Amino acid sequence: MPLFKVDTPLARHILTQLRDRNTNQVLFRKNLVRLGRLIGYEIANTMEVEEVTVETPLSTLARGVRIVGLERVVIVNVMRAATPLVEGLLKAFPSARQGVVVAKRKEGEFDSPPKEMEVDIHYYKFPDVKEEDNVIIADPMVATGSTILKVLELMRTSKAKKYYVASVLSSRYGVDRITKQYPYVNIFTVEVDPEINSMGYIVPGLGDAGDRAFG
Ligand code: HSX
Ligand code: HSX
Repeated sequence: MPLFKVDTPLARHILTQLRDRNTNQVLFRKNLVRLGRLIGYEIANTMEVEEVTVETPLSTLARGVRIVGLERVVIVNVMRAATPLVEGLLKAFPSARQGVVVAKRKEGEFDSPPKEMEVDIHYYKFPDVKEEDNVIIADPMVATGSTILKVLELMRTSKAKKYYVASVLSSRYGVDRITKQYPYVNIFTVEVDPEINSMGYIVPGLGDAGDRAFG
């Protein structure tokens, strides 16, 4: 299951507002937070569960489940656009440890849609990732996939149980490129757009998520 589309009506409703050029900065940021929460819940819903029994206040036993690994999450914030998304993910995984990567694509206009873009990493720091951890790399946009591939490369020595990408909008090309190199990475995204333009932007897309969220 490398690609998982979070295409519930509510997630699509929020994405539509994000795409709308008339959506202002405050609503844009709030919507990224809301989607972070929804994507987080979808990720949690795919995690392994075990049956447990608890005692209720009525001194009666009740059977239920526990999601294994809910407490073992590491969220990687790909600055800066991912920050509101991470805020939402933390609602689903309140005890997550966090890593950060400050990454910047070398922007420019190319003759044709770029197949990859150079990505400068200005800083990164990850917590100690253990075998039982679930790593969620958060970046609202996956265009050429270059940024996520770079982050996965930075994390190559880590041996987590599972790796996820939490994104809002991805391109078909970017998803294929990541899953080809890292078939075990599960990409959660609300929508997959068909095109990348000659500047490496997803089309129809939503513009530059970092600029729209932060100005
Ligand atoms: C934007 O470009 C996003 O926030 C991502 O960090 C990046 C995605 O592009 P790509 O590396 O997938 O082409 O700044
Ligand atoms: C700048 O670009 C700084 O390193 C920021 O952290 C980064 C922001 O990229 P984006 O997420 O706004 O695209 O060089």
